[in-house]
Amino acid sequence: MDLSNPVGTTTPDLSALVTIIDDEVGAFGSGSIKFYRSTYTAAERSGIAVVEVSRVGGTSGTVSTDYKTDGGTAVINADYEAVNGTITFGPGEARKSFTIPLIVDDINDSGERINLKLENPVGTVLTSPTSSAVIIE
Ligand SMILES: [Ca+2]
Ligand SMILES: [Ca+2]
Repeated sequence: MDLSNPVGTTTPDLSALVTIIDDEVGAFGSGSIKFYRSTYTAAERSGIAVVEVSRVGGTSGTVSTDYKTDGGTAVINADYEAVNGTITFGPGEARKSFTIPLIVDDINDSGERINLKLENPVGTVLTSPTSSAVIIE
């Protein structure tokens, strides 16, 4: 700001710095959340699938999203255990993961698919891909 018409013979510099705090949700600041991969693979014999979730475009503040297994050709309680939950990213955190228990059977059934979904972001937004899948090998 500048003050005009000062009283007196000198005009001191009264310009002020204005600091803009970016608190918007979107591509900057708190970033957005997506699956790290559009498809994951996991070995049935390993007994577990690890699914990474990414925060892109900014890592300020704490944000969260819900995740869940969402059907597919793999069968719940025969090929895997259904999971759901909430992933929280703290300030500066850009990568998180959750796990899905896989059930080892004696059937040659590789290639079965577990669909995955992100939903209900808090303090952030979701970006593509918000759906993904684990292929059991
Ligand atoms: Ca199986
Ligand atoms: Ca099998």
